[in-house]
Amino acid sequence: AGPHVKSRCPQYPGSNIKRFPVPDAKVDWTQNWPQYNPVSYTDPSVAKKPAWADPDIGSFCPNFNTVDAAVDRTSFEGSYKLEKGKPLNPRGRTGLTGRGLLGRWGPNHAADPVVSRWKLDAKGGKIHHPVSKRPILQFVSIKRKDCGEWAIPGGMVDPGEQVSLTLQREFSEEALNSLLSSPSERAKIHERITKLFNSPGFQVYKGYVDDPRNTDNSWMETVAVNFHDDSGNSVSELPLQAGDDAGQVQWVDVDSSLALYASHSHFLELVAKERKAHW
Ligand code: RP5
Ligand code: MG
Ligand code: MG
Repeated sequence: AGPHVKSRCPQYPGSNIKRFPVPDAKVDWTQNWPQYNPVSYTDPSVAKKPAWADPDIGSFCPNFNTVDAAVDRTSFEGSYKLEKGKPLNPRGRTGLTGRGLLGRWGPNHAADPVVSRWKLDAKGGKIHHPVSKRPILQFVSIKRKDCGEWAIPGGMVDPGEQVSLTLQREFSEEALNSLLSSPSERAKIHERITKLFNSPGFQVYKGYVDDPRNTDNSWMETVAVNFHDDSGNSVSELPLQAGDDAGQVQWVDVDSSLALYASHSHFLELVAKERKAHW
């Protein structure tokens, strides 16, 4: 992969803060750059000390590169360095220090459930793409409320939470709106979804995410797993309903032209290749 791009977006999301412009050649920390002078920014939602966020470094110095008090501070990218007690983004400069919108110093762990099915015609036959001649996959996509971009319905791993549970929980919250449904509906959803998420998923990706919220000291990492409803009679039959941080939800055809949040299009490319589907 080339240098991170969205992690250098000129305007920091949810703010009017501008990043210090970092050219490709200066992304790597090994490039000496005395003129580098990024602004420090921590969003008010993080600064007000919610349960999901760390305190400021100083009074607080967690054990980085380990699992500390149930918070996974290890990185899939290997051991990360510290500078003045603060973790350094393993993919290099972002033009902004502090945590921005992210709660954790260092890695912020998420999980991304890629739920897929085949696109079918009225008779139940697979629809092939006219150009690639390959069958078209569809995946459950949500429109993020924070930025309006379409994305995989992923979310943060809670302290001590198994990633397998995060995948199922975030999918249920954002794409099935389990948070709002009645107890009986919730039980039905839970049964279907547990079956699918207990099936052997395909681990698509594990590592750094090029997320626009990343900073020099805080960044997103994820485990993306594909759960495929091959027969089309599992989750494909559940009504999708956007919930939590999702504004809309729908089945979207998987295609290389999709513009998705963060590195999500890359994850879908890997799913399409694995399933020999159109890309
Ligand atoms: C992305 O942010 C991950 O790939 C995941 O989809 C998402 C998690 O953050 P929230 O959806 O909780 O904001 O980097
Ligand atoms: Mg969520
Ligand atoms: Mg989310």
